[in-house]
Amino acid sequence: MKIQTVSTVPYQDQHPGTSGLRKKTTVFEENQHYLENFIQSNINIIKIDRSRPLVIGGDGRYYNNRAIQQTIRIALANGFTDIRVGQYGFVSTPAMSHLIRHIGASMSFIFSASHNPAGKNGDVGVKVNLSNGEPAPLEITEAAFAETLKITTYLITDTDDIDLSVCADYQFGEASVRVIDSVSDYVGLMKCQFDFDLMRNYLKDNLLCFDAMHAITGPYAKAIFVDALGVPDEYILNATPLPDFGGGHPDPSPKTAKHIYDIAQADDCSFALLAASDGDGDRNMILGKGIFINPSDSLAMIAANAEYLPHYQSHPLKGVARSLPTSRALDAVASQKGIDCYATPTGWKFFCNLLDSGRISLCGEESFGTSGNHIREKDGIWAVLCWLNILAVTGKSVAQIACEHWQTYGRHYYSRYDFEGLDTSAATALLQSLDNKSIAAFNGVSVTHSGQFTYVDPTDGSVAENQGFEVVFGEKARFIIRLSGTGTSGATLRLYLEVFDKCSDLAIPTVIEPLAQFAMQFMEIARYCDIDYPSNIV
Ligand code: G16
Repeated sequence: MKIQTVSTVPYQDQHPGTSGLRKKTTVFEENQHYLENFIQSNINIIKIDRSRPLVIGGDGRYYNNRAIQQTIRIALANGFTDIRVGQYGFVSTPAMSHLIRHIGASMSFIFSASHNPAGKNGDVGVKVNLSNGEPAPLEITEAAFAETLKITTYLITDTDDIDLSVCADYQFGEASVRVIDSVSDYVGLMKCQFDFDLMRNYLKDNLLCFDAMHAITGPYAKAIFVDALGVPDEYILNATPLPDFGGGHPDPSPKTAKHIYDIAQADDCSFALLAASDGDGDRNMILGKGIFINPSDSLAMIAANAEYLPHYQSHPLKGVARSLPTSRALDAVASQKGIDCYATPTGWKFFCNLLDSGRISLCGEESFGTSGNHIREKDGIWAVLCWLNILAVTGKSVAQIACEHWQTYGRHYYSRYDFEGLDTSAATALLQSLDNKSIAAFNGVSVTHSGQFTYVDPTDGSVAENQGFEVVFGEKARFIIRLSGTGTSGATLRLYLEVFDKCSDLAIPTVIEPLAQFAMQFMEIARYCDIDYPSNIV
């Protein structure tokens, strides 16, 4: 194997967002060395023992094979001697986090743009995870970005493409490339977390439907729900990962996963639990007959029922965490349980120190992410299994669990308004203007706090500033405004809205819309961005 030093020129736009680098596929395909620059930059700044395994995989989308094959060559040239790659290139984000921890890997590259559509006209991304399975923290992503601005060469071998379709070992001098099955280890982990016998029995009389959306969770869902739990094959929808995700948008929300949402809403719905996951398998949507459980509520409900889950029986919840824009439904549960509840900036990386230090063992986000301390990523299938296990123990329906929860804790009505495709400078100007605005009250309830969110990590004192503008009206209501960090064209402003009411059966728009109108006037969205209503409501 020959190692070549290739000259390159830096790109100015390789700043990682909320979760890795994400761009239009055309950016990767049409800009020479674009991928190679980013991979080499990360390798340059992440100081690790290169004899420990490096794991490479992705969500199966278009461009994955090219990215994986090039990354193998770059890794070999940079002296990595133990490279593991998922069969077919498939490794879901949660399975990757587990694999890293399980085999003692030093780091990984996941080629995914998460829930963003795939294909030639879709998106591609690179997620970088470190040796505890966690997404690269801010200091690493910033250092990698700085490196991309000055990179002039990268190293690469002249080796051929590896056949990813069969599990096998390939030797290159001292180094090996091993194609591995990433599903079986993950299934083993799930079996340690949940009561599979109980769930299998429950599923004899109660049906489950899971939509893999032609993305990465298909093989994992088949192994867990069909092979291990006896769910009929036909109830795992869109189970084959496809390079263009079947032309779909693998975002597990009522709008983008409308097919399964509609099945749940139908009068003749025969399923006890319905769920969907996203492109790389870290997000989840939970549905019951006639009911959608918003992610903030799902997190709170799992916390409230944690005593029914084997993992939390042996390791009781010590603390929980949510991202700032996630509703305070979780706080209500934590307060009643007498455990700590942390609010972190958006982005899974901010949970990892809390998990590592043992301060929390359950966390989640409004963006359809939930997970525990078994890995250091959010985990779509794990969240579905939490619900399934709770249903199997309690014998209650999803709707019953939700209604009883709201009767006990009150209800945090919640909605997210997205303003997409905005001019970046207009959206930035809007955000900057907020600091100079004053606000007194909403519907007679005084403001108790308003300002930019600064997070000080309680474990290491690191500081993350400007993580969203929050306006709080005591326990009653709250809204948050922040810029999305996962888009690939223009800017997306997100407005997160939360209203608390003891009455649990009001219509969500009726409760939320007055606060939404108030917030949109406050932020002057029409003046700054020439738009007066969101392009998407979740
Ligand atoms: C990523 C992060 C999540 C975060 C989400 C927010 O999700 O992993 O922790 O909540 O982005 O997205 P935005 O910045 O657009 O609001 P994923 O699933 O896309 O990797």
